[in-house]
This record gives sequence, C-alpha cells and structure tokens, in this order.
Amino acid sequence: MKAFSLKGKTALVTGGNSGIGLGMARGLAKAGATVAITGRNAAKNERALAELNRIQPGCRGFAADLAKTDLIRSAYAEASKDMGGFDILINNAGTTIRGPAEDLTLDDWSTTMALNLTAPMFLSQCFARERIERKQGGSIIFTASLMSEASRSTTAAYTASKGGIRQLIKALAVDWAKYGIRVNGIGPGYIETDLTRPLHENEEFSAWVKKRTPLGRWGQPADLEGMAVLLASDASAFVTGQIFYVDGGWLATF
Ligand code: GCO
Repeated sequence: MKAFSLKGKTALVTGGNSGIGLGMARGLAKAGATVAITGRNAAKNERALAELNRIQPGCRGFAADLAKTDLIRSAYAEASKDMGGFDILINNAGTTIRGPAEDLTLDDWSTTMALNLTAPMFLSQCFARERIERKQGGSIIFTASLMSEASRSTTAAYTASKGGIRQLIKALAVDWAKYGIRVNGIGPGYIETDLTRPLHENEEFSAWVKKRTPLGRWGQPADLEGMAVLLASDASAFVTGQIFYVDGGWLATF
C-alpha cells in the first residue's frame, strides 16, 4: 500500500548502527527512506552503512555520543544540514547499567538518564523546531521498553528512564499535534542484541525469557522493522501518543 511508502523521506535513527536501531533503520530504508544513523563506534557505523546503502543509497552516519547532552544541538544541526532536514526521528540510542539499586551510583544514574531520557527529549525538540519552522509535520518514534510498564530487579535507572519515556511520548504528542508532528513509541520485548547479550548467553535466563514469552522465543531486530515503518509512515496518520509493544505477548500474560 502507498500509505506505507517512505520514498523521498529522510530519517534520523540514533543508535542505528546495531541491534534494534539498525533493525528499524533497515525497515525504513526498505520502505524507501534515506536514513542517517548515529553511533559512538565509527567501525560499527561503517558496517551498518554499507548494508543500509545497499538497500537505499544516500544513507549517512554521524559519530555522536548523545550522552554528552550539551552537544546535542550541534550534532543534530550537522546531521540535518548534511541530509537536508529530517521527516522522521527515531530516538533509539540507550544504555543500561545493571546492578542492585542500593549500589547505584549518581554517575550511573546520570549517564543512564542523559542518554535514555534527556537526549531523546532535546533531539526531539531540535526536530520539532525544524518541522515547525518549515510548517511541515513529521513522525517521532521513541524506543520504549517492557520497563516502561514494569521492572526487573537490578534495572532501577533504566526502568526509571523508560518510565519517563512512556509519559514523555504522551506529553510531546499533545504539545506537537497542532503542528502535525506525531509522537509514538515502540516497546520491544526481549530482543537479541549487544545490550542483552549477557542475558541471552545465560542459559537459565534465556530459558526463562522463552518460557515467559507467549510466542516462545527471543525477538530479533528484524521483528521491529514493520512497526517502525508503520509509525513513520502515513499508514499511521491518525496515531499519536501511543506505545506499541513488539514483545511476543509478554505484557499480555503474567
Ligand atoms: C534487562 C533487559 C531489558 C531489555 C528490554 C526489555 O536487563 O532485563 O536489558 O531491559 O533490554 O528493555 O524491553
């Protein structure tokens, strides 16, 4: 259907050089978008771009450490200038520092909040200001989490940040609807990525995930492609302020 096409659109995907971010970037490129990715690791950026450019020429990479929140505006301005502006923003870059809450340090809390909540807020503001100035709408997608709805032991900072994302999606959707800027979230279940590697390599934990997930398996980055295209495209023109869980049924059961 034409409504799902992203032909002629440009998208920025943060943390788009691996895992869930690269999965969503692949989906957007397959739908016709020219994609810019950010990532801290230049080698991973290059590998991801080689693949994305085979799908859709013109994709670009920008080395950016978004945890350095004072550099966000300049990082966005550089990418936007290079790409001629963005129609779609996917706030995906994130981190988790696992450990008991009683041992959580202020640094670990601050780092997690900076990357998972502050950076997405102010990148979204840069995007929105640009769209408002151009009198054009747009689509913002946040990577939420099962931890936007519940928590697992040893994930306090991450859970708090993803809980913040859950409400920030609603707040920005309400503020920016009048400009035609839609704001939604994708909540992945347990997906096999670098971030979850210690978990899916742990036999006992992995078996628990498969048992706890009604569809009986770990998710793959490819499982996120379709939802990213739906929320980025005109196929979701009347959808804003929502989170869609791509979780194998995790939240549907107890
Ligand atoms: C963990 C995992 C989870 C997943 C994801 C689930 O430590 O339990 O890292 O947080 O990454 O967020 O939606």
